[in-house]
Amino acid sequence: MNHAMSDKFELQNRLFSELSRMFGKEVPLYDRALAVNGATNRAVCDLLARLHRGFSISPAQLERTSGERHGAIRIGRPDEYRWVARFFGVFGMEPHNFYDMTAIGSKSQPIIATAFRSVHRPEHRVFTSLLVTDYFDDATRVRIEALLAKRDVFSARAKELIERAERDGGLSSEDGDALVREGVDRIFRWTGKARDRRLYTELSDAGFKIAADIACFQSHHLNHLTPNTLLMDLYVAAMKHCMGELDEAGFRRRATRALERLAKAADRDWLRLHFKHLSHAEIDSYQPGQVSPADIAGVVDGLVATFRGELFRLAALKHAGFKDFTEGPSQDTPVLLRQDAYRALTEPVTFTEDDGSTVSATHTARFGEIEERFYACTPAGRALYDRCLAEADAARERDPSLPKRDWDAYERAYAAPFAAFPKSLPELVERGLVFAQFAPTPAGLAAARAGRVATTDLVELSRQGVVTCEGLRYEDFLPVSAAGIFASNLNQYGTASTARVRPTYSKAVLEAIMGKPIVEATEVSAGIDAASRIETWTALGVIDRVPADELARLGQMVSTTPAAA
Ligand code: OOG
Ligand code: NI
Repeated sequence: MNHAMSDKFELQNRLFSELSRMFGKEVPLYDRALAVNGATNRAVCDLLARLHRGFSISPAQLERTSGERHGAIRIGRPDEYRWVARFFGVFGMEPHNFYDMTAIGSKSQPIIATAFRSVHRPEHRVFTSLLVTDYFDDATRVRIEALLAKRDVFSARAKELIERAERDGGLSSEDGDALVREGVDRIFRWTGKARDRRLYTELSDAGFKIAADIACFQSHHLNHLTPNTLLMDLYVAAMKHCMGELDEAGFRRRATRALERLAKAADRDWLRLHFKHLSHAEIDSYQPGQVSPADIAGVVDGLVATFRGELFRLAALKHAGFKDFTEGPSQDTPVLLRQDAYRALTEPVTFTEDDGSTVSATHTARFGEIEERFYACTPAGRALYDRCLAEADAARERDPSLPKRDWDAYERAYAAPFAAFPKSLPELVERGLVFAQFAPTPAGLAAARAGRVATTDLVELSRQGVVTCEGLRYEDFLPVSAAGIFASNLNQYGTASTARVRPTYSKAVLEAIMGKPIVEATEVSAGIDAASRIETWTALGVIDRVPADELARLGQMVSTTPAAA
């Protein structure tokens, strides 16, 4: 018998590829959207191969890079939530950040949440909501809780496997497979089966569709699974074209624009950010190449031809259209996340009542998101982002039909407030707006031996080739974007508590529910950044020249960083 433990990350990849398969079967539009993403990411790579001679990517690696990155589930009961936390623990995924969605003004929802991912190898993450029933008046609360009390999402087998993994420090390959199957066949599966039509209708009519989505169903169905795009504006244009919302000329125009911008922006830092499998040495081995207008036209022609294929006739599938604009920073500002989506689909459900009678109805919740990830902001970067976003949002709200009327004018107006943000990694790091990780280069170590390292300024040293500077990627969610997603896919904008006294929620409450601490993602990034500065100065023999208060401040950040997991 083989008792070898499965590797947690390998198991995690198995879980996400199976979830993706499941979701593709449940939602055909999702599978087709993956094909569109595959085609646009391939087109991006073809162009990159001209821009960086020597760059190439295998189909398997491109599949992995484009692979599923984040999902979202919504949980009804604290005891279920604890099981979910323990389930993800088996896959090396720990809770990161506390999201109090009850306290974001007009966008509030009866939800608190965290996101499960691994601390240092965050390939996948899951936004995991908990419905807080005390947000409601007593009568409603009691009805929701009574309905939720009737379900058993985790089977005895799933619980046994989780307990075994916790006891033994992992699962055998066979048991790992069995737990993946529990996830796919039961815990996160869409059943289309609902209960208590009256409660569903009352909650929905009162503006609490989110509570209806959670309380009236039998599983923690995945409501989206978001792959990774290498070029948001190209993907969005392609989806709108395939869905019949953008004609061929319009697609050509927007695709050409997106690729022209890419040819300007995709420097070595861009490569490192978008392709985590490429080392600095590999990127440095590429020779600079050129992209001509004819190259871009060729890539666009190729996409137009691809999209004529039957597989890409998304317009023929039932859908509710694509969102009008992309969430997040302007296209030229490489921080945090840019996200977009096709709108939630209306799907058939069957309600079974207590007396056994059934009613057919529909439910609209599952949608098709896409994301592109950029650099993780420091608190200063985040504050600047929040200010720019507020201004850009306000401008959009003043003229909501502009994206449809005049796309170019809309893009310019949205980008204007973000002019306050630098657009390149060295400038972002220099201004302390994003986190980075430094390391000495071989040339830098030689310079150190010869006593020729003249400064402790790491950005300057990276310009001189003495150190490498890598921007850390953002691996989390954004509360305001998440709120926007709840609102747009439920077609309902924010709610107010109906409890007699509006309750408040804290991270400690959710930690107690899970029985584990929540990792602060910004502290981890700050710790990586600080440790790399100290190590680099030490290796270069210049640490003595760094002011003591600066070292003390960085040392403090290193010591609060959670251990690797
Ligand atoms: C959560 C949405 C959060 C995101 O990308 O911000 C999210 C939900 O709809 O349940 O996935
Ligand atoms: Ni999402």
